[in-house]
Formats: sequence, structure tokens, C-alpha cells
Amino acid sequence: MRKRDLIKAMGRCAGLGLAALFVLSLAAVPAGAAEFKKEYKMQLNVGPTFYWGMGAVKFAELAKEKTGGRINIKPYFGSSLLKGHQLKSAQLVATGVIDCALESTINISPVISECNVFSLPFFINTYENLDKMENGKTGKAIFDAMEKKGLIGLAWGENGFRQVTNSKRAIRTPEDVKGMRLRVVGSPIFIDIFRQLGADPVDMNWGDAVTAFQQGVVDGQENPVGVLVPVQIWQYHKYATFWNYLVDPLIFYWNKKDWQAFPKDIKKALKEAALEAAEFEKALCRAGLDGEKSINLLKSKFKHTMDIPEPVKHMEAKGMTVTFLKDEERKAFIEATKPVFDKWVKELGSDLYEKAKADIKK
Ligand code: X2X
Repeated sequence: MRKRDLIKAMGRCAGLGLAALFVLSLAAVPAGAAEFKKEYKMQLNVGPTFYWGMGAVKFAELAKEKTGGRINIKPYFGSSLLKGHQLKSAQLVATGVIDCALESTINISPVISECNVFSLPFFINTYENLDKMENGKTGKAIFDAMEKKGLIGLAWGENGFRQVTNSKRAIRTPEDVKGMRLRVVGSPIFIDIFRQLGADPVDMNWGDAVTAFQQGVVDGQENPVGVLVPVQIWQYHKYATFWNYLVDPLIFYWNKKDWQAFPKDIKKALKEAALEAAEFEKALCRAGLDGEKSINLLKSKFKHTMDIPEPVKHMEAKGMTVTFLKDEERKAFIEATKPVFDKWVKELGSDLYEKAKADIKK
């Protein structure tokens, strides 16, 4: 080969080599990598000091870690993306205005009416029942319904069983609730329950509720321990009744269109992040309410020690009178709210109700 030809051949090889390198480098970049957003906006209704808020932060941390920094989730606390309109979360994630959320089933219920199954009065009662429903036919039916509406459910978190607090008197009987002005979430089943009990329910976003407690605009409200403690409800209300009348799970969820466009490894990493954050967050909410179970899990798996390991004792130490209903007292409330229960079973449809009953063998 003459020198000139040799140089030409070498040039061709180098060109091919470069082209091959280019193709290889393209293959090494995961599909769609260029399209990852700088920030994925996450909606939640409460602040970072709530267990729910700590769960959102955990999800963001784990997502970053498990995707090698490719997915950067930013929690927006206090429904700031919704200007406080907490019931709009699912709608705005479904349309893609917001990327993802960690939200209460109550706040999802305007889009996914199936979520009202958790708000049937005095139906679920125990953590065992709740877990069976989430991991059973009910949970699947709800995630399926979400998918039809443009939402991908990733994991079940928790706000908790909701308890009632007020500044007037200890609640033991339906009679005690009569005439009480109570703040509730603006979801119709809550209005129905408290009207049925003869109370005066006022629907209000959480963002306005604390001011209403401070100013005494309402006599009371209902929320789980994970909200009562960080908001220091004892500052406003002396009485709490633990009646586990209904429960409020959270769901980690994502906009479906964006989710489907993610490469497989990202989906897997995010799902794992959501499941682990959910396990952590649920344990925070249950700590001190399920014997040693959640406290031990937090210690062994998450190296986390609870600041307030005994929430009921803590509330009492702050001067609250905490009442637990006896079976007979519960029965009176079950009787009193039965018309609402029956009405909402009809609204839910027998299919979902039967699934829920099968899950908890009721
Ligand atoms: O608004 C409430 O009561 C709260 C914080 O529990 C929910 O978002 C459902």
C-alpha cells in the first residue's frame, strides 16, 4: 500500500471508529434521559414536620439515591401548588400540571370516588383490616380506577385512624356531639356523617383550619394522631375521643403519561423508593398505637427513634382528657350513623363494597 492510500485507509477506520463510539455512547445513555425534568413537583397537604411530610421527604431522598440522581422530586408542602385547595390534588396530577403526590384518600376522592370506602363510618376499625384491604382486592380496585383516570398508584402510606377533638366536653355518646360546630374536610361523606349525628359540620381546607381553631370559630375537628401532635391540638381542644371511626390512608401516585414514558429501570427504582418510604411513613404514624411493632421496625430497619413514642400519654401530659369508647358506646355510634353508611355503600357500588368485605371477612 502506498503511503497516501495507507493514510486514507487509516482515516476511514478512524471515521468508522468515531461513528461506532458515537453509536455506543448513545446506547449507554438511557432512553429518554435527555427528557428528565430538572424537578418533579410533588403535592402534599401538610408540612414537613408531620409524619406524612417526613414520608414525602424520604421518598424524594430514596428516589434520588435509587435513580443515581436522575430523578429529583421536590415536595411542595401545605398544598402550596393548589393554593390550599386540597381536594384538587388528583385532578392536577391527572392532567400533568403536577407530576406526583403523596395524598390522603379523602383528598383523592373527588376524582376516585372508590376512595370513600375508607370513610364508611365504623367499618374498618383496625390496622389489620386496613392492611388486608390495601394489599387485597380493594387496593387493587382502587389502583385500577386510578389508572383509568390517568394516575399510577405506587404505594400505600398513611395518615391514620381519625379521632375527634373539641373544646366543649368529652364525647362518649351521639348525644354529646349534638350542636357541636366541627371543622371537616370538604368531602360530602364527612358532612353527611356529622349532620346525621346532629352536629354542625363546617367544611374548610386544612390551610384555614388552624386559624379557625385559634379563633374558636369551630368547637372541634377530627384528624389522626399524626396531625394532632404536630399541630399541638391541646392548645385549642381539651377533649379527644379515640373512636377509630374511619381511616385515612395516603397514596404515593404519579401522572400516568409521564410514568409510562419513563425507562424501565427508573420505574423500578421509583416504585421501590415509594414502597420503602411508605413503610417508614406508616410506621411513624402507627408508632405507640400498635404495641411495639412499629417502634421496633423504625429502630431496626430505619435507625429511627421516635421523639414521641407514646402519643396518647403525650396528649394527656399536655392536659387533654382522652376518651376511649367501650364496645357498647361504639355500638350507639354505629346505630346512629347507619343511614349514612347505607347511603354511601350505594354510592360506592356493591362490587367494591363486596371486595372490601371479602378482604376483611366482614
Ligand atoms: O384536611 C385534613 O384534615 C387532613 C390534613 O387530614 C387531610 O388532608 C385529609
